[in-house]
This record gives sequence, C-alpha cells and structure tokens, in this order.
Amino acid sequence: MKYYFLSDAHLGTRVVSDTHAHEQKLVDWLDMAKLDATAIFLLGDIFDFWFEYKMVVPKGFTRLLGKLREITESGIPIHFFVGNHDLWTFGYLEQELGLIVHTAPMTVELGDKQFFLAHGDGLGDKSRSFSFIRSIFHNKTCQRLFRSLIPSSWGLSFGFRWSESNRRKHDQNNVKFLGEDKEPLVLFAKHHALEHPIDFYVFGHRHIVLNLMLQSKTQVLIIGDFMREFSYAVFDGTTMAIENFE
Ligand SMILES: [Mn+2]
Repeated sequence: MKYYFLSDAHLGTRVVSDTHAHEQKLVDWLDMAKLDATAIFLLGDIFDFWFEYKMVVPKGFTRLLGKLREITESGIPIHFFVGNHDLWTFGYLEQELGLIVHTAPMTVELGDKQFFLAHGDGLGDKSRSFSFIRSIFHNKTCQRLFRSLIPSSWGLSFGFRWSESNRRKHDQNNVKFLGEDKEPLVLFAKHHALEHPIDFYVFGHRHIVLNLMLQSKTQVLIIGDFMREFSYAVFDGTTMAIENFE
C-alpha cells in the first residue's frame, strides 16, 4: 500500500525559467510514483493558472496531461484537488484525463488511518479580503459570466498575469512557517481535531515543509511544493514521510 501526495507545482509559472524542464520533472515524478502507487493525490495548484472555456483550455502541458491519462487508464486513481490558482475546471480533467476532481476538502480512510486532505486556501485564514475574493472565484454565476463574456485570449493572459503577481506577493510576504500558534492551517487542524478523529492532516498551498505532531494521534503535514522544494509525501500504510524528488 502506497499513497503519494504532491502539490503546488504551479506549472506554467514564469517564476521558473525552463517551463518544459519543470513539466518534465513532474512527469518523471509520476513515472516514479506509478510503479507502486495505490493512489495519487494532487493537492492543488498543479497549474499556475487553469481556466476552461467551453471550447478552449490553456495551451501547453501536453506531456503532463498524457501522463495523467496513461496512469488513470492503467487503473491507478488520481485525485485532483483544485487550488486557488487552478479551480476553474469544469469537466475537462475528468472527461479527458479520468481524474477525480475535488473542489472541497475530503476526509478519507487510507489503510486504517483517517486523513483530512485539502489544498489549504481559506482554512483557518481570517483575512476578509481573501475570503471575499475566494467566494467570487468559487461563485458559479461569476464563473459563467467570465466564461461567456470574456474572450479566452484576454481571460487567459489576464489569468497568467494575476497568478504571477500573486506569486511575487506571496514570496515577499509569508513563505516562512509562522509558528504553531499563528500558522492558519495548524490552527485549523487543532480546532478541527477537537471534534474529528483525524490521524493525518495533509495540506499544500503554503510552499513550506512542515511535519508537526499535534497530539499523540494527530499529525499535520504541509508538503512543500514542486517548483522550488520538489517535495512530496508518501504514506506506506503506517507512517507519513515527506521526501524530496531528485
Ligand atoms: Mn495555493
């Protein structure tokens, strides 16, 4: 039994100079994981920006898309959690690639352990402006209006620019672990664990690596990213480990 977790590749980001090498590294990782994976969990922001129109999807990523299809076709389930950069998927990833798309956190039993899986945006974060924007981004009517009123060439180039400025802002502000009493995802897990018997909380989003024991039974993992850290997590049925892909 082996479960793999990876997040925040931000494929397509101009912060990474060689986008094809970046994509290839993720394909290589999938080639490694598929050898013994029971299932693969992609925990959000795999794409730096993804927005599907009725007839148009963002250019590029063909090697990744082909690899994902190959793996799901071989019978290994791939769960795709939307992040805050790639939440605008409306069926393409399911239909074309056979991914299982999640737009909300999921509680799931793997082995005999309870997992809480989420990208992590919006959890434990009390910022009002962020939750306002988040609610607009997730709003079905706003999504429909954007899709039907804004031509794809404008929408997508706007999106990629938005993603990039978002990333630069994030880099300046809060890449570091804020501490157990300030880190929103840790605060969320602490609160959530009071009423739910969860063994492992697994998050992405923050681009930091954190493996924190909350109580004897509960562990919080923030699994880094796949654009600088090239980290990922593996569960072997008993323990969770965060590893680096070389
Ligand atoms: Mn994110």
